[in-house]
Amino acid sequence: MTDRIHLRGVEAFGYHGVLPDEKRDGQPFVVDVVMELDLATAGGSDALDDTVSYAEIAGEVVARITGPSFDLIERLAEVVADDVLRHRLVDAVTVAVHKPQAPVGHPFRDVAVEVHRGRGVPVVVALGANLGDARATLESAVDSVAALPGMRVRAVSPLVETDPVGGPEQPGYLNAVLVGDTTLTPADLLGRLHAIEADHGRTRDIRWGARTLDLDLVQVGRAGTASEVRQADDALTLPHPRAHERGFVLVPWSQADPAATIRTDAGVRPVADLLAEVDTSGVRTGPEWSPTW
Ligand code: A4P
Ligand code: MG
Repeated sequence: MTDRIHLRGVEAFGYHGVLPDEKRDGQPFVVDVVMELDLATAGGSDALDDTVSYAEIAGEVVARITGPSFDLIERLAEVVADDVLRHRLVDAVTVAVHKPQAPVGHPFRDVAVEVHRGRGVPVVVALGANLGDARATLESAVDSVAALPGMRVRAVSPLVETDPVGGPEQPGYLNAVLVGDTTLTPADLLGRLHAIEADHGRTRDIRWGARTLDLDLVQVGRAGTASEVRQADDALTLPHPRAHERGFVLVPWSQADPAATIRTDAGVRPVADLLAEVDTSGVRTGPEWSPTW
């Protein structure tokens, strides 16, 4: 059973359209938003923090209508849907954008586009750095990941300070894990993570060597469910073949998501249970950080 919040008929004046007249003179736009989310918690607690403020959503919709001009109302609907899904409690959203004074050339009552967008599948990304200002790099990397279209961050772990595992002699690492949802394909997401690594000065000289930034895809989909992605390509192996035995991934992951699970050779296991079995002696509390997303 899906709960919904309906916000209909948010109206403002904007400058969206293909024609020069539309961009110059503007016209009214009307937006309907229907959010799908679980309202049981708010129903019990009576607390605004347990739901989504429709006043806040209305403000964001008006900002998009009155903001930079798009050619198409399809684009306006897409960015409004993306804004709404950034509210972590929202599972899916339907956005309709009406343009009742559109230059249609014939009598008509209304024209509208409607899009339905969901959060996509859960995704887990491990972050690591041991060259340069590792903390600043990791903060900036979280920012970049959160800004990817089709990617939403739900939680980010504290930083952990870790002894290097494998590879040549190298400095200690700072590691963290972020969990989110994505509508990107795994290959597309990995490509974008590699681009973010490159933006932060990552070079690939020695496998397992020191790096300014490493972004690994640990898991896509929920382990043991239909959404789980399992593949063994060299370019992308999922789940990450070494994550389940590495303290520098498991410790921060369980901090970001205490209920996390991962597939191992012995089946799907709670990360919290694996933590009791792996060596975490080289993982310590790291410096404070304040990633934004
Ligand atoms: N690749 C395949 N599957 C994946 C995946 N799930 N996620 C491919 C990311 N990449 C994946 O990766 C090598 C190749 O693996 C890429 O071409 C990619 O397409 P890379 O990032 O170029 O090289 P890497 O990071 O040196 O290799 P890898 O296998 O990701 O190394 P690990 O296992 O991540 O180890 N010690 C501490 N304390 N903290 C660390 O963060 N990291 C490493 C790297 C070693 N020791 C560490 C840490
Ligand atoms: Mg890597």
